[in-house]
Amino acid sequence: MPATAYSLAQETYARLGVDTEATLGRLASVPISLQCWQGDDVGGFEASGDLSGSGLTATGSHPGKARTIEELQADLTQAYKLIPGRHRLNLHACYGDFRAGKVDRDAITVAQFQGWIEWARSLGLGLDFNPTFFAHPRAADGFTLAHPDAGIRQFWIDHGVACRRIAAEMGRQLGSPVVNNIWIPDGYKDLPVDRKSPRERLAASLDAIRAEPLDPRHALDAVEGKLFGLGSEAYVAGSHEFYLGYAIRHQLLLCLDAGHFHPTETLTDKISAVLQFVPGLLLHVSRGLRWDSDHVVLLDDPLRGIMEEIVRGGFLGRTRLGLDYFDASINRVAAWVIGTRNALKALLLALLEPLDQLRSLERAGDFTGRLALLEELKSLPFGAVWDEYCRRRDVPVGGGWLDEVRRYEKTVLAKRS
Ligand code: RNT
Ligand code: ZN
Repeated sequence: MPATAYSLAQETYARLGVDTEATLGRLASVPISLQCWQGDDVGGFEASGDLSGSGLTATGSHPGKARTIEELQADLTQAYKLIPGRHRLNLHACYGDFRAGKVDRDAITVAQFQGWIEWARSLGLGLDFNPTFFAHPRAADGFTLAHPDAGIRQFWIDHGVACRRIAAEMGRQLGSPVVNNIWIPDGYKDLPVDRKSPRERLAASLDAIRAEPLDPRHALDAVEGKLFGLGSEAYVAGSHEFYLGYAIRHQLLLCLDAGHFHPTETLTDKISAVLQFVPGLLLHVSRGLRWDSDHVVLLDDPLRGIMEEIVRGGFLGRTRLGLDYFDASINRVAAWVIGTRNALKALLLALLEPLDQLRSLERAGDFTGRLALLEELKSLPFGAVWDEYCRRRDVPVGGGWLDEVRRYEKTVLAKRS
């Protein structure tokens, strides 16, 4: 049999002690949770869809965004066909099905999500969930769980409780624990005098939301901090330190969003630090760029650093990977495919490291050898291993996926004006 690019790559990695076959098996076992909100610019299926006060914005006007649940499901189905492996879908509460009648956020139940559960089951996807603390009249002033008004706070607490129940029921029906992630926009545009009270209220609201026990076989709580948002530049009640403390105290998953820190900060050095104290992580794989935290993820050093840390630390079992970006300026299906394939490529690169050798160089104090090997690894034939993975998982190899997206754009998306 003639040597293929893959068999040559396999030999190259084997010489370093890396078994590419075992690596592909491990890669296949890691799901990525695709964010539903990339498909429609964080619009959702309630009447409003207005993001003002949320600190979020999707910019761009590429045609063809999903306008209905069926369109969003069709677009996601197309994206999953171009991504190797078995993955998950991350839903927001505002993406429920409200066609049988409007149900306000504090009263939603699994009924509005049963269609999503059936659809996920039909594709073999797991689900993840997020209460939606924005795009609602009661969040118009940018405060929810930390709101000074007890009535508004209670409304959002009730939403949090409702979402936790929905998440648990989704997880029960699908037989795979749903991560229920809380992110709230609450913050101030300008310097506050009282930084303390909103945080006290937020802690109390979170306690109230979590009063009911949650079966970890069905759902897991996660909390997500942020440095700033649009209109909350000076202060965000749910900061990183706030949620780090809260997650440690209550042993919850901590959600680290790659775009939620100072521009020169990456997640690389945080993962092994916080995992000393929290049971697990939810990673929002994203990319900050200047003021925005939600660009399509690239196969860049920050992304590689995340995956290296999870693999090197042996943290795959304690980490849930989700994507979090929304770009309305390019084809939305392509945005999912590019970002997810990049996350998987970065994970594959990390799994292909000759870790034993790197570790023993480091332990022996041979930092010359460590640096030399790390740099040599960068030019190994990783692309041939990735292509082989795509081939085996029956998805287009190389840039072939773009032809599919273009065909879909012409035959489906272009008709949605
Ligand atoms: C916002 C957070 C949050 C959202 C989604 C839509 O800054 O990153 O995760 O992006 O909930
Ligand atoms: Zn996020």
